[in-house]
Amino acid sequence: MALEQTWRWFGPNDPVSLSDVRQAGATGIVNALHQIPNGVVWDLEDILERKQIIEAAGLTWSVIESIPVHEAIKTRSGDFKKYIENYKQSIRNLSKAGLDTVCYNFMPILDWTRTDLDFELPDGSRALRFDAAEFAAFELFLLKRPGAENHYSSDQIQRAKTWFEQSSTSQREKLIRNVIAGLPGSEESFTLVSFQEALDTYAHVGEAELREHLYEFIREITPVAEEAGVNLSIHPDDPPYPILGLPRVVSTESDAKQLLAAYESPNNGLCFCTGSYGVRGDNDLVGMVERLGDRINFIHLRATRRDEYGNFYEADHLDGDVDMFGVMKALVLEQKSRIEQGRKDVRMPFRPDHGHKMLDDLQIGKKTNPGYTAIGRLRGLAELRGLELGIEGFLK
Ligand code: CS2
Ligand code: MN
Repeated sequence: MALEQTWRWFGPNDPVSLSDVRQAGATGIVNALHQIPNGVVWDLEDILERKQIIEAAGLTWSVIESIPVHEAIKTRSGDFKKYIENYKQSIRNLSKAGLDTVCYNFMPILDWTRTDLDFELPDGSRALRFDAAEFAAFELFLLKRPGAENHYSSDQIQRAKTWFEQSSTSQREKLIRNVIAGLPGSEESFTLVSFQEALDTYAHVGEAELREHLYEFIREITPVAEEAGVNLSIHPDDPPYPILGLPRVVSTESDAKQLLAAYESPNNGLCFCTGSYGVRGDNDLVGMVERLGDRINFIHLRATRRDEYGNFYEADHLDGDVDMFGVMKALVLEQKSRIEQGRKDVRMPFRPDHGHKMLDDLQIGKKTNPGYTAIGRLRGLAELRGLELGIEGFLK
């Protein structure tokens, strides 16, 4: 048995086709109905139509990533009750279509955040990167968020100032775009003004409140997921700490344990993203799989490399700060134990989470989604597959 090899596909408009995905050797597709506005029920018909497209290409729809969680649910305001009911209905409809794994996240306002989508590595390929000084410059001098300066040391403010003073108008515009214009899979994009307005909706939602809102949400939707036979998997925060004065509550092992304890059920599970959790040196990734593995419903594999200033970039999948050998070995052992226990959820879908822009994808004018190129992910998947095969053989 092997972990299920999956690939995120953004739907019929994705420059990477289903046939490309098949040639990359993945068998499962990770997909969402991105055309449906956040908060609206996913109709069975739309789900079936998409499923049919995927299956016609000889692939299976393995995971739904993501059904977005409406902001009103996160702040528990306005029509949040209606949005929770809609969420439940989408879960039921997915189940009717025979789908059984749903990913979501609970990051306020922004999904993943990077400052640079085109960071050149020594070999000429391009990676996504988070530069702490540029990010600080964004909120201190471009967004001018009230109170932002209280979150930084004088050294950090100085580095941000230096970047800001030396930056050109186009560099500043690019930074704004990268932070708030919405990365692939993100639900929203903003202008500076609408962004500050969105931040203000969290004025009364601190860490404790957001935690409670998440656990309430989990306690509401998991019983429906249980009945529908759907495994939920929550994606961690990226980066895994509070930013822009917004709370974040899915960043550490302790966060993960608390949210799993909010409703004890295999249907209330984790999306184990090594790229997101791995940005923190204090997250013991191998230990997390060993301790929480029985509640991992979906896996993202990727490695970042961090430095002492809080910058990080997306390294090669088997490089970076993540002990990918240790993580993969723990995952393979988890799968073996599921098989021994006679559990049904033995598929354990994983995907190479992001990849570099490289080779032909570097051609000027070629459209690629940042982080979601064909060739970079193909390299990642191939390396991960080889690693897994080696471990499986060794454990025999
Ligand atoms: C990102 C996110 O790290 C990642 O996987 O690409 O878009 C992520 O898929 C979502 O936050 C999950 O809900
Ligand atoms: Mn991820």
